[in-house]
Amino acid sequence: RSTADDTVTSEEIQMDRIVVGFSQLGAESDWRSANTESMKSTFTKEAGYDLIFEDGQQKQANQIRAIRTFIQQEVDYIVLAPVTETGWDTVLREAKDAGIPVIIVDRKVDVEDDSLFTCFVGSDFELEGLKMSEWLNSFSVNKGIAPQDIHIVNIQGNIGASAQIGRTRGLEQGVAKYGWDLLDQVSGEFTQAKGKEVMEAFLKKYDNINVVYCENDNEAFGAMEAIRAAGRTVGSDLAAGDIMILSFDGVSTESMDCVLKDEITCIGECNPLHGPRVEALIRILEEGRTPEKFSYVEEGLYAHDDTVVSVTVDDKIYRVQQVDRELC
Ligand code: GZL
Repeated sequence: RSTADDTVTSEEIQMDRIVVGFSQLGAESDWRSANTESMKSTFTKEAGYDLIFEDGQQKQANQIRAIRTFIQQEVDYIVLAPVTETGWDTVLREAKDAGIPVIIVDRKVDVEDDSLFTCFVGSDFELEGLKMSEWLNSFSVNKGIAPQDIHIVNIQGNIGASAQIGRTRGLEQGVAKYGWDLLDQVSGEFTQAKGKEVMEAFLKKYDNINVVYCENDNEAFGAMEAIRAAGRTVGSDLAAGDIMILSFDGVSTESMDCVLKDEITCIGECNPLHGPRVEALIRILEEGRTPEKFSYVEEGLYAHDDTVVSVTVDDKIYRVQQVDRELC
């Protein structure tokens, strides 16, 4: 517990706040900024918390160092948004030995013993990819495009991140199920600059690309730049020679505006607002109760095209929200 400072008054004794150490993985994307803002605006002093925020700058070593600092500071809770899935066993065991609950948020950790963390809240990234694959199949069937005429490149996220692993798996299952031509997959590191660079290389290497699967919106913005610089058009009219962009996140008004204009034809929602979700888990733990080990966020699809109104994955139906007018 932390009180305001050493000299406590009776009022401050009531003001003892819950100390939360949050190891954020970086600041690479619009999604990440929204996620950080959600955490900071939830864990305020007024709400009864002291938030210690550490930006890992995309390096696991920085996150491990932050967690060790939190342990030394004897925080009440550690929250970890892990940059990659593996390599956490040792430091999570140190936190467990120190008796500090660890909540994993956003991406997952792959540890040999799930008791090394208390609980997880985030997205089901493979489901996000599977929903996008089902959307692409329905779209191509509606447009009368044969599967072998779908030529896809995948601009992946940071290799080893759950969002990359899951979204890639979802695409690869779609390729296996429907027979599309998957030309190549290269990491765009979830950034616009790298996404542009990867797309430029793809356009030099392949002359038949008509679908670009981007594992986040910032990569999609970069891909768009490269496609236009090569004298091509983005959009969903493949017969007219458009290159269709598919993407994930849908966090910024910029990305939703792209869907409105059919510059990105379909976005798989990835909701970043985990602050309240993490706080709800801490409240459960504060009351001595046991939260679900894994909590997943319900997410939809936003599309410019109006021919696909829903997709079905594992017998569950997901509505596709058509973006054809200014979003309020
Ligand atoms: C997804 C998150 C991913 C986003 C990217 O939950 O981990 O990382 O999709 C972000 O935009 O960089």
